[in-house]
Amino acid sequence: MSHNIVEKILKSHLREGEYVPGKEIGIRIDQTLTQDATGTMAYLQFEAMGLPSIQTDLSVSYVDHNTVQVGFENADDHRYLQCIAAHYGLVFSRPGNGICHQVHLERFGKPGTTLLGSDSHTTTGGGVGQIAIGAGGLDVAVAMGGGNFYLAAPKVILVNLTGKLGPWVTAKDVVLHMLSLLTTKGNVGVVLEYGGPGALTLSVPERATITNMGAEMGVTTSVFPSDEVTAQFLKAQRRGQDWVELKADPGAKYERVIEVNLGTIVPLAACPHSPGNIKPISELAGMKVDQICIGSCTNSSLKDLRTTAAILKGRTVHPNVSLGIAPGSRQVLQMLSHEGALSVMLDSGARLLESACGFCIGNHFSPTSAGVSLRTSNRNFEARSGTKDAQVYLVSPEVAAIAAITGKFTEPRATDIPCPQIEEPAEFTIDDSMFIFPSQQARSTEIARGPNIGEPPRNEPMPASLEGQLTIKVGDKITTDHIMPAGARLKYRSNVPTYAKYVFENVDGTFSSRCLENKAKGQHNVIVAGESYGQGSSREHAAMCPMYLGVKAVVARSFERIHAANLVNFGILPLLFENAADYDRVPQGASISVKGARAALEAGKPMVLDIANVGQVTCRYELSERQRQILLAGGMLNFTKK
Ligand code: MIC
Ligand code: SF4
Repeated sequence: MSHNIVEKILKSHLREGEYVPGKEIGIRIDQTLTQDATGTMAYLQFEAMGLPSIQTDLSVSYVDHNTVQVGFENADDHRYLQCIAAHYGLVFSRPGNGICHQVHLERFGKPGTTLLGSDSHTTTGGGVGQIAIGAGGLDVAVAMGGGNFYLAAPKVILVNLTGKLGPWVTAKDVVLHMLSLLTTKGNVGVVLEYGGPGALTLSVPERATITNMGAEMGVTTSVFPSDEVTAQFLKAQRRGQDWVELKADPGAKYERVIEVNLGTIVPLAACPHSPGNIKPISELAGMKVDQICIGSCTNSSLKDLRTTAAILKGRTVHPNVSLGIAPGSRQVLQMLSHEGALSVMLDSGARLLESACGFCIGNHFSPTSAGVSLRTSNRNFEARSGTKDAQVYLVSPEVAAIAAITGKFTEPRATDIPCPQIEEPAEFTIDDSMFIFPSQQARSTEIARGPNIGEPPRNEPMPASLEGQLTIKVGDKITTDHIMPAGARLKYRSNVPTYAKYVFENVDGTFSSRCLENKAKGQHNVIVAGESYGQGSSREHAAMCPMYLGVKAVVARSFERIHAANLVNFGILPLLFENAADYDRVPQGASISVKGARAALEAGKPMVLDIANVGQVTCRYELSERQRQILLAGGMLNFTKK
């Protein structure tokens, strides 16, 4: 029987269920990754589940998100993570070693394997032929302990690439083009498999830029074949032994095929405030820019930054522009430094930022009020940059570097700057000294916890009935950045009672206190939402903190995959309006009663919500038997204990 690449990898990792698209399957996970912002909670939960040791082939704990270290909190988190790694036998990637996805691609990603990461852009690994999936920290903790990862067997779409990118057109433009086709919603349960002759013209880092931003479409993951391009990349990383060939069988079946001729793509930008709001650069040309940020896990590879240096060479950053450059990894930074490209950038007036997430997560380098910021990252959600009214555009490093010089949006093909011809190196500089490998450490390490590191909160079992309030009503495409802001608040990730004060901070600053008032009166809180609730980040705090505030259900028109799974893990019901038009009928603040909620869930029956002055609203849910049991137990921690 003919198989596509996705089926080949998933079927060889299948442990539970039958591979029927849409049905839940349990798979074996070979590798896991965490980053510090989601990692502390993942390991606190790993400890709380009493799992003895890690069971994966490789688990890496990266520190890349919270490296600003204002106050003691971040540093305490880093120390906790290092102790945990030593204790349980994980690889620890020290702060300064780079952004998890870029570093993992360089040093560990292996074709044909599965990778689960507590970060939505874990999908970057698809560039090297891995099935790499983002999930909540609790799911990653379970997988580290040897448990299955559960997902809906995906529908696979083939993206058949033909032709070749023209001058100044990049992998970023390919994925922005894909976003213009697929948009940021409606793609739950889909995997994109890239193939066709055009794939051979793209390097592994370029492929990784494309699979990285699959996260913005809400697909489960995206994957490229493992071919001679992959073999060459692994060889250059001195990992030739990790290569295996991976290609679809002749006659492999797909849900559908999307044809993309690389030669017809033009330089593009994602405009404020969604990665799906795509326009050609030619339409934006002339618009003044205030800030440029080059880096993030999407576009911080050696080639991206060598290209940037080639454009900046002998030129000076425009007086009205602040240009920040964050190399994606220490390997990239070292190579740029050794070959002189770093000096070229600094000579141009660029500001060197740490090899970390930094600007991308709004942790620093926020733009001016209403400022226009061009970024090579993957998300331009409102307020994510740290400046609520900033206008953030997502572009290629090429477009960003040219705008840094001209001070305005500039169509690169209309300039007289020669298009840099940058090849992938035959050999990367290999220096793994900023990893701490488990063999170097004693397993009995005592685990240091600072005062900001709390206990992971637990929920109560699903009550017999829900009685309370529709505490907030929000619209479509609410991201987990809206629910649980990061940036300056990131340092509370290990402290749920404090972090919970900021739930919906930028949407409705009174939400948290209103929830706590209801909770104190023994009332439940319910969130009402439109389509595609929970886009973006995998942060499970967007479920954990509402749980702490007494939220029992979210009623939405539709949910995004990772967030829906996180809600279940924390015992919050993800309910869907049976009749989508009911969304318009239900007002914020109304009293709500769901008599027999628990019994309905036990029986797998729809839930009937009694809403004051509205009447009855019927809701359904798309949950497996396993997920219903988790919800009845009040979340995954209680369920596992049972
Ligand atoms: C993001 O890009 O939004 C993050 C920060 O990397 C998140 C993880 C987090 O919130 O810690 C993600 O993509 O999952
Ligand atoms: Fe870090 Fe930004 Fe990538 Fe998230 S998207 S992992 S914050 S660089």
